[in-house]
Amino acid sequence: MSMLKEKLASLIPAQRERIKNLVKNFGEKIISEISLGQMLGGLRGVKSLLCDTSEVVIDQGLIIRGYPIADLAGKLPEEIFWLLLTGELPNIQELEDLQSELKKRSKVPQYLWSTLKTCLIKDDPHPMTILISCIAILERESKFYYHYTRGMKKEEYWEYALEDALDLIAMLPSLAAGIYRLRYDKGHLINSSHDLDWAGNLAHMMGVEGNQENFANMMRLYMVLHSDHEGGNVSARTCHVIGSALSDPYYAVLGGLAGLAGPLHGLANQEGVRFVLDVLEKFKGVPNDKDLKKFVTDILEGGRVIPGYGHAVLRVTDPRFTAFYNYGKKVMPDNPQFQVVEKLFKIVPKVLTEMGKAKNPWPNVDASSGVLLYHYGITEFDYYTLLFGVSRTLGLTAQLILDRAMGFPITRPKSVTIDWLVSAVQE
Ligand code: AMX
Repeated sequence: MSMLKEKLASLIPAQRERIKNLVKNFGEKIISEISLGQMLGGLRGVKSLLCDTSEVVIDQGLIIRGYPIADLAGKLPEEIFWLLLTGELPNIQELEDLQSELKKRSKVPQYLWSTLKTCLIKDDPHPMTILISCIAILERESKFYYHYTRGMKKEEYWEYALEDALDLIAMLPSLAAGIYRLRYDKGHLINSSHDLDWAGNLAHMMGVEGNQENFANMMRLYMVLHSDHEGGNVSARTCHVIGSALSDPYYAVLGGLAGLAGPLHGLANQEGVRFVLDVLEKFKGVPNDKDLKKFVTDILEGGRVIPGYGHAVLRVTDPRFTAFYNYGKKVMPDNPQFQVVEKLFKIVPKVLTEMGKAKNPWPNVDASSGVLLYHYGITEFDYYTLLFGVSRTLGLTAQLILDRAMGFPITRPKSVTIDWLVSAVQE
């Protein structure tokens, strides 16, 4: 048994007991309520989900199991996966055990590569479409499905959710790098290296030219910062809902990733870079403050959004933005794309505040992440959301495993009609 599975097996019974007691002793207690505005406004702020992996605090940003995300910036994604699941960072032995577990499971089946080469990359679909299709094809590998259809006990659900999660996470670097190389004609596929960690291997297999070690370090940071963002965002919630039907983790994750592919969610990182490049193109270089302010104002007055700014929960600068920003300041201060990011950070919050529409004028993670990838030569910016998705799979699967461990039932809120709503407010 892997050390992670052993650790979880030792932690889960007490947590199950806590949930059981909460329901038994306080099942009828009202803990949250909802206004009509919230119901019709995307359920903002409604406390209706349980997610132990992480929380987003309105004035602090992402906290993973008590650690502010900025404090985790030097960690490896594997350590974060362990932390998300267990609430503790792994020791060296535990980390190595998880890494060797992932290496054992990392081979992508040949049939996937054949399908990918012969049909999935035809006609240049968006990389997210390819990734989601690959995960759908790999669904036949699901151990959760296999054991469920042969009579798995409810107490064992989490174990096979973990099995699927480890398999999927292990294959993602090869898959993501393979998609990159095939989709953008980068030449032959590159084999993984036994000596590299999970994100280091992804960087290696992408085969980006230039300083490999710096790129690998940036990729480690990228994978850590995007790993989770509590339970209420579109991708996490979608994944949770699908998983609650006991659809296996492959189905649940691909559903979550389809949500991540939306421009108001994960796609904003590609839009962020497109925006920066548009600015450089329009002004033939980095504009002065006055010109940039007018440019931004015109866009807002035209009813368009500034990608990478605003957030449904946060009301401060996203600390993940700051982590990437600080990295950029150190590694690429003279890069014109990064300089536009700096200028936008100076200008956009002021303009959004003056306009008074956005509740949060500050940048989110997508305002700074893309230009770092661009700097390392990944100029195909429709690929960026895929990298976000690879990282976010850590959080999605961690949440799923804990959902199954806690034995949560199928999710089924009640919907009402407009007539019902009208009569409810007239009473
Ligand atoms: N540019 C222009 N207008 C914005 C804006 C932005 N960056 N952020 C918010 N607004 C507007 C909204 O469109 C809304 O306008 P409306 O009343 O005409 O519909 C108004 O301000 C109020 O919105 P809000 O309550 O502040 O935000 P929200 O919770 O409805 O939406 C978000 C949050 C992120 C979708 C929104 O800020 C946005 O569209 N930002 C740009 C896209 C982006 O960066 N997405 C990435 C989010 C992080 C992630 O998931 N990766």
